[in-house]
Amino acid sequence: MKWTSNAMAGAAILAATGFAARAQTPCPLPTNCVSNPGFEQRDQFSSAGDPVGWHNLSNPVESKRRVIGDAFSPPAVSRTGAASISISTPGNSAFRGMTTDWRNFTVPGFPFYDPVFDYANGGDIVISGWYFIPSSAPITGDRCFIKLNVKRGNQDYATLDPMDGANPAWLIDGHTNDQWRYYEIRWPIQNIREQVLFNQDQGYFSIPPYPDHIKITIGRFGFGNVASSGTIFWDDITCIQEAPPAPCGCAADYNADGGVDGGDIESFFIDWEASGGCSDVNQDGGIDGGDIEAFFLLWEAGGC
Ligand SMILES: [Ca+2]
Ligand SMILES: [Ca+2]
Ligand SMILES: [Ca+2]
Repeated sequence: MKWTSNAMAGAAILAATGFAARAQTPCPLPTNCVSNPGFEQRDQFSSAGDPVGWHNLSNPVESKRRVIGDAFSPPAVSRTGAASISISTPGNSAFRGMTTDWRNFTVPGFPFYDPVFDYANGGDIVISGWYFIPSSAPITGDRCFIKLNVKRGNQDYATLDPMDGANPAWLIDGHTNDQWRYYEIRWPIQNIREQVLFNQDQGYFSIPPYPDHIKITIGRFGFGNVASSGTIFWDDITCIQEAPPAPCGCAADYNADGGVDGGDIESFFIDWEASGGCSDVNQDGGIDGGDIEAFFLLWEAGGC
């Protein structure tokens, strides 16, 4: 919870006014649950000039909505429309960022802007965005990333923090040759549930009720308070929770197209290498060489 001081202040205000808000902002589009994903709308109530649906963390000077032709440096860029956000640095690697962990104070119930999350019946969370780092302002000293939390109210239930080092491709530094570059993270529902159950065992909460929203944080950070520099721009953020995976059928027709052929071997190994999908063919709870053996027995038999 170390990066949520602004959100906590907001929660304290809500508590003081006796508001017990639970409602979520509905997905603006079936394909994207992020409000104002391209940052085009400015929040008229924000003295910092935040985009609608977003809130700067730590300091608005370094995390802000940008518009082509504005007065700030480096010059603003946008992938679509005229606006984006930029995240720069105070000169060291203290956390800076922009988050959806903010409430819509213009509608009853003050719903979170965080995208909705279905713990019990939903599938993987997939988040994407585009980033641009000017060659004149490369990121040095810290790393840029998108971090996710699933929450209920202000309680964290599970975290996907790229700074944990799980996937080096999720951490950005250097520059992008003055081009927009695509970024994507997938958070498997199985992993979320494992974390939630682990944290429940630690005594932080008990389920149900389940977490119901996804906090998105577009951030930059470095351990050890090292010197940092550079500016990253972000635009066109998407977040969607996929439908749950279909139950595993006959492993021989792994790609479920009705035939048993080489395509099934390929599909099986893609999942097996990722330790995912239906690759636990022998259903012993682990994914290892035994599953290759079990798969080929079925595949060579031409069916199940
Ligand atoms: Ca934009
Ligand atoms: Ca097949
Ligand atoms: Ca297995």
